[in-house]
Amino acid sequence: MRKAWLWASAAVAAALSISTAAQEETGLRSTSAAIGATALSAPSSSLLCDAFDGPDGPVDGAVWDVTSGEWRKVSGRAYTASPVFRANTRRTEFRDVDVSFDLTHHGLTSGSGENWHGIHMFLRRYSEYTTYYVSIARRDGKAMIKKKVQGGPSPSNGGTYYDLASAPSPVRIGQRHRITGRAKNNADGSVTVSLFVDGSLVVEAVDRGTGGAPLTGAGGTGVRGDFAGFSVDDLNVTSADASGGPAAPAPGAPGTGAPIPAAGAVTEAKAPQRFLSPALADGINDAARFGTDAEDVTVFDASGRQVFHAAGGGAGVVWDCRDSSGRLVDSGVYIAKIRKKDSSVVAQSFAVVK
Ligand SMILES: [Ca+2]
Repeated sequence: MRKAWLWASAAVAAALSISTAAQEETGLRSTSAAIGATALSAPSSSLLCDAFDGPDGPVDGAVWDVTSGEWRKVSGRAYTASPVFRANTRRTEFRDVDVSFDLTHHGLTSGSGENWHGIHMFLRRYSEYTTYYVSIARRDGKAMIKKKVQGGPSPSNGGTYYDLASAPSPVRIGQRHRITGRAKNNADGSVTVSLFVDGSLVVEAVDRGTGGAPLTGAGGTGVRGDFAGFSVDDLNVTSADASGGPAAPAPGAPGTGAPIPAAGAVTEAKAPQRFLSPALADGINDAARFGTDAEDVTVFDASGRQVFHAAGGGAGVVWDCRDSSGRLVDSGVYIAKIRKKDSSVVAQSFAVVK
C-alpha cells in the first residue's frame, strides 16, 4: 500500500533542475545554431509508437530490450541515469525510417569522462557490432554520426567505430527537444544518415562504404546513454519514404522546456534540487536542501523502502543522499514524503546519479 501511495502521489517535475557544472563542462551552451532549417512534411505512417504512459515502473519489456542499466517510466516519461545505458527495440525490420522522440537532457552524471559520453541513438542496428550510431549530445558539445562495423582495425566491444560526420549539437541541458534520426537508402547503394533537432537538420552523412559495405538492410533502433541523466517520451518510428524533414512534432513538444528554475526560497518545504549527483561532491546538487517549512522528511527508494528520515527542528532538513548507515544510495529515482508545519504532506521526487 505504501508503495502504491508513493508512486500514485509522486508529482514528478518534468524539468529537473540543472547541474551548472555539468552544463559548463559539456560546452553545450556555446554550440551554434543548426546548420539548416528543413521544411516539415506531413506525418508518415507510424511503425512503432511508445508514449511511455501507464503505471510507473520499468518500460515495456515487450517493446524494449534494456541490455544495460535501468529505464523507468515515471509520470508518463522514461527516465534513466545509468552510467551505461542500452535499450534496443525488439523489432528489427526498420529500414528507411525516422526515429523521433522527445528528449530532456538532465546533465552528465560524472564530472569527468570521455568526450563521447552523452546520449546516442542506434539506427539500422544489426547487432552490438554493426550499426549506425548517432550521437545527439556529447560531453564535448558535438553531434556525430558514426558507423560501427564488426571487427576492423581498432575493435571496441567487437567492432570498430568510424566517424562519418559531426557538427555542434543544439541540445541544451534542461530543455525539451524533439529528436529525429533518419536512415535512408539511396539509388546508388549509399545510405544517408541524418539527425534533426526540433525539425532542423543538424548533421548528415552519406555512407558509401566507409569501413565496409553500407548498412542497407533493415535493423533495430535504440537509445544509448553514457554517464548521462535524461528522459524520453513519445517515441515514434515512422516510414521515411516521404521526402523532406521529419514529421511536425506535437505542439508544445520541442524546445519549449521550462526555463531553469531559480533556487527555491529557504522556507519552501520542497527542495530546489531535483537531480542529485552526490558522488561528484563539488558542492553542486550534492544534497537535497528542504526549506524550514518542512517539519520532517522521509525518503523512499523506488521499491518503497525507506532510506532516510529526519525532522527539521526549524533549521531545514538536508538529505545528503546517504541512507541510515551513512552509505551513499544507489543511482535511481527517490521519493521524499515531506510533512509540512501545517501537517499537510507533499511528495517530491529526485533522480540520484553517481
Ligand atoms: Ca508519455
